[in-house]
Amino acid sequence: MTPSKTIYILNGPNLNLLGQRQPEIYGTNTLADVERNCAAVATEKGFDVRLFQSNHEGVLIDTIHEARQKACGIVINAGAFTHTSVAILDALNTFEGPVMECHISNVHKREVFRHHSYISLRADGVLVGLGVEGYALATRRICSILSA
Ligand code: CA2
Repeated sequence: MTPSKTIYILNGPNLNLLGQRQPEIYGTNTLADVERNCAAVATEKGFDVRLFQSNHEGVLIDTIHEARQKACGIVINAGAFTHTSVAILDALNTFEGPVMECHISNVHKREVFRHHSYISLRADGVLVGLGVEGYALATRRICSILSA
């Protein structure tokens, strides 16, 4: 089987509302903009991206399982599941490629319950508070890890 050149960009609960609500925290870009930005970076380096969003923990876990066969790397913003989900951490631990954790807002400047991340126990890098630019930077980092 030819090795995958596809990077999965996974998004958790409420991120479907990106660009429509709370622009003071999350900005005005939408997930479609995120996908376009990540695709531009990936294409330049010979990779491609697929963006997913779900409000359901089990669906995110199923998508991570799918990534085991179909993706070479994962950028994940698990939303609020970041702070609660051992199950998503367990799923990520079954994935062999690079994993970048991304948060649009600076979670460390926010409520204390946002300061802990289960995902960070698996992530190879964490991008926090860089707005939606963090996704493209995370994509770039995965491309450089895999091209090294
Ligand atoms: O800063 C981030 O990217 C977060 O992962 C976003 C999560 C939050 O629970 C994390 O602590 C930090 C919330 C996502 C909500 O997304 C929305 C986007 C636009 C409008 C409303 C919600």
